[in-house]
Amino acid sequence: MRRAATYAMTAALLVVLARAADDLPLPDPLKTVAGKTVASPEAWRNGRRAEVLELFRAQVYGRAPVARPHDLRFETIATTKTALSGRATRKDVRIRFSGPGGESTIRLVVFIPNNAPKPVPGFLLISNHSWEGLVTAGQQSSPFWPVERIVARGYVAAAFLNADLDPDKDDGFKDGVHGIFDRKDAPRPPDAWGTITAWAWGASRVMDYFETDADIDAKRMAVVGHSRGGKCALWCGAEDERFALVISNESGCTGAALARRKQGETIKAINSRFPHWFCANYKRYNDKESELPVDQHELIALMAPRLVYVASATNDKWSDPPAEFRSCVLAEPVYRLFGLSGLGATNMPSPEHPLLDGHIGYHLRTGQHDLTGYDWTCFMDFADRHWKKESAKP
Ligand code: GTR
Repeated sequence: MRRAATYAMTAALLVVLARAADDLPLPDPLKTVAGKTVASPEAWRNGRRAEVLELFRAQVYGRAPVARPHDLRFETIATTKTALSGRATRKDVRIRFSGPGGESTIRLVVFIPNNAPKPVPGFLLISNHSWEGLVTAGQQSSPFWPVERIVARGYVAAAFLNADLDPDKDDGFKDGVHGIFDRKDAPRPPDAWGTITAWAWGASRVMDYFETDADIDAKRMAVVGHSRGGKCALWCGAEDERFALVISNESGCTGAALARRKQGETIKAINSRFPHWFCANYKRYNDKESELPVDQHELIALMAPRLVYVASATNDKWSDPPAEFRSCVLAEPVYRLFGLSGLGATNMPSPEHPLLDGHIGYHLRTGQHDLTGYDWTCFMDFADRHWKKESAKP
């Protein structure tokens, strides 16, 4: 009883905070830098979208110096047709490439449901957990990456480790793909790629692989990440329009949450604790959120007209659920340009009442900062709804 009352109070407080954010002066996704209003999908596609993307590249995440490396290649080192007690085919893939500073490999694990019609849509998790957690998937049940449940619902479950692209530490951009592709003969530009962009670039190389695998429906793949992985999933989805669905779980600051008047983690706080995540220019906005030429609702808008899903948790104040929710609401005008509904709500839903019908999905879950079974259930319900599959309980 007391717990229920506490949850109700928390939900009520979140609604109040979400409403308070309504009056913020925020950049208008539909207004160009030159002050013109964008009024058609073409004007968005052919002009304003590139402008917003470029602002995020130059001021926030940084730009990758290469797209697909010239020698990118894929090697399937093992195929197990009887994975998950015969329900899935597991492929262990190595994505190899090189650049001026050396060579590297992304390790990818993929589970493909055996009884689903091919090609199969699914989910790519950008994992910031351990490699052991990925290779033992299916033997040990994990709420973070529940491969059995994903496969049981007829989806591909794929994952790679962010550290294969760049270890998550501030090393002056010496290791990982920065060491491989960055120029050594010139000072590092202030818009050079940070670690989050390196991880997002890796997810795109995985998409390059998906496009070659006849069992996988590369046109219906979701990219999913939690927290720092959620920031990365959003940035990846903005840069790489091949991902049909982009899922951010509790991505918070410089993820789904609006930067202006955000509660919890701020630009200054994130740049201080994680100076390697974003580009050097982003540090200019420490305590100067209002000077940022974009805000995070425009990152969500960069997914239009594709599907995007944002998840928050009640106790995750550091991420700031109302600021994540407001981003989704404020991205909606761009979806409307395409004749699509965005979120279809302006009031924050109560916990465990996911919004699944629009092209922007959202839920607030009761509990802590984590990626849980409930979160995955909502992601799959959202995919079912939009990818026209029958919703089946796991
Ligand atoms: C926190 C950080 C957040 C979030 C999180 C995580 O410490 O402040 O921005 O990314 O880590 O990735 O777990």
